Amino acid sequence: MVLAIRVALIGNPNVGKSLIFNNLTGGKAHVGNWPGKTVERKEGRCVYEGVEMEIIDLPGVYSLTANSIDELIARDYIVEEKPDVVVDIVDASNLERNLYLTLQLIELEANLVVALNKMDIARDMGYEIDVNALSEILGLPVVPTVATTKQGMDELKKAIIKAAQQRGRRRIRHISYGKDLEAIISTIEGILKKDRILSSRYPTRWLAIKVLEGDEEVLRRIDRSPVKAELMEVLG
Ligand SMILES: Nc1nc2c(ncn2[C@@H]2O[C@H](COP(=O)(O)OP(=O)(O)OP(=O)(O)O)[C@@H](O)[C@H]2O)c(=O)[nH]1
Ligand SMILES: [Mg+2]
Repeated sequence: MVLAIRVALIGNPNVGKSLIFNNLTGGKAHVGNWPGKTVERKEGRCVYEGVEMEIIDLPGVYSLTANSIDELIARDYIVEEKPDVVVDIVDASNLERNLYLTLQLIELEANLVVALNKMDIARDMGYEIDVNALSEILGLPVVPTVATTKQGMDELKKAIIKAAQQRGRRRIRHISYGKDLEAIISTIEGILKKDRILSSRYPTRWLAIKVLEGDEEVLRRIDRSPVKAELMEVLG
């Protein structure tokens, strides 16, 4: 049996996740809850050009901090379940705010495809988005879509399949935090890499940034790490 591609849909609230989920799955979904949580978990299937995709709808989030259940669910799913492809649904009529989440997903080293949705609204507002330039800047495939008219859905499915095939071979373009911070990030990363368990589960650069941010959930994991003492020396 051929294994299905596991695809997670993520995006800010109200960007069109549910509509895209319905377009891809034909509306047939298995609805449950996240374990121990009251947040709805929706899963569906999509077959395109002989490839089976298992699609999961993540909660709508603006960010991926440890400060809200929805954000924790979304990021734990991406980091721990490691879906083959993460589709970041971006509202083209509100690009700047939406790209904040995109940058965090890049940091998480998710295998990303960007769906630039609500292109009709962006056009009506007079925005001319250079999709190729955006794709170039982000280092990611970007597919313009209009979920309400199903425009771009085939292109999106093609991009998902292509991204799944290229998984692990794509170079991640990290955001640079400037010379001083980069030096600290790299030192912390070097220490974290000595913890084999932690570094096999999480991207070490992401962990290092989260340590510097004081992310409670990440700090809790580090509390049990054999490299904790060495880290504390650096962090002071
Ligand atoms: N014009 C236009 N409207 C859209 C498009 N995509 C979604 N919408 C509308 O935007 C609203 C939100 O769509 P949903 O699919 O519910 O968005 P969501 O991301 O699932 O929202 P939450 O689950 O609340 O986070 C609905 O009124 C949709 O009809 C689009 O491409 N163009
Ligand atoms: Mg929804």
